Amino acid sequence: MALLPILEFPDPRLRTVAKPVANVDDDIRKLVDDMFETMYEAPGIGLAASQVNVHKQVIVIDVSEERNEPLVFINPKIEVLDANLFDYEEGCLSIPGFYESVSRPEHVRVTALNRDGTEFTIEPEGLLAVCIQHEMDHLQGKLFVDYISNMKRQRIRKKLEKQHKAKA
Ligand code: GNR
Ligand code: NI
Repeated sequence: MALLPILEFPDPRLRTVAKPVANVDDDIRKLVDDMFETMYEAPGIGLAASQVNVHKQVIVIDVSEERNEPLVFINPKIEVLDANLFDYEEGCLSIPGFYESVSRPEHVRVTALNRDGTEFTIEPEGLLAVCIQHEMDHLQGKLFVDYISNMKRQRIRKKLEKQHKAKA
C-alpha cells in the first residue's frame, strides 16, 4: 500500500473530468487500497481519484465513527430521490483548512460497481448523501468552492497560493 499525494486547489488538474473504468482489475483494486490508506491517514471521510491525479471514476468513502465501514464506488450514477435541500458545512482535503455551507439534495440513489466489479445500489440520506455528491463532483472537476461566492472563493485561492509558495 502507498500514501498518495493529494492535489490542492487551485491546481488545474483538479478540473479534469474523470473517465469511466472499463475493467475493475487488480490495478484498480490497488488504486482503491492506496486511496483508502491516503483517506484514513489524512484523515478524511471520502476521497475521489481526481484528488490523487488519477482521472478515473473511482471514489472511496467511510463516514462511520469507528472508521471501519469502507465503501467503494466505481462508475457511480446518481438520481435525486428528494430534491429538498440539505445544508452541510463542507470541507475538502484538496482545500485544507476551509469550511463553507453547501446545499445539496438530501436523499439520492446511487448505483455503482464495488471493489469486485459487482453492481450495487444504495439510497443514502444525510452525511453519506452529502459525501457521495461531493465526491461525484470531484469526478466532474467540480469543487465545493464552486458553490460559494466568487469573493469567498478568491479569498481561499489566495490564501492557499500563499501557503503553496511558502512551502515550495
Ligand atoms: O473529509 C472530508 N470531509 C467532508 C466534510 C463535509 C463534506 C464533505 C466532506 S469530503 C472530505 C474529504 C474530501 O475532500 N473528499 O473529496
Ligand atoms: Ni473533496
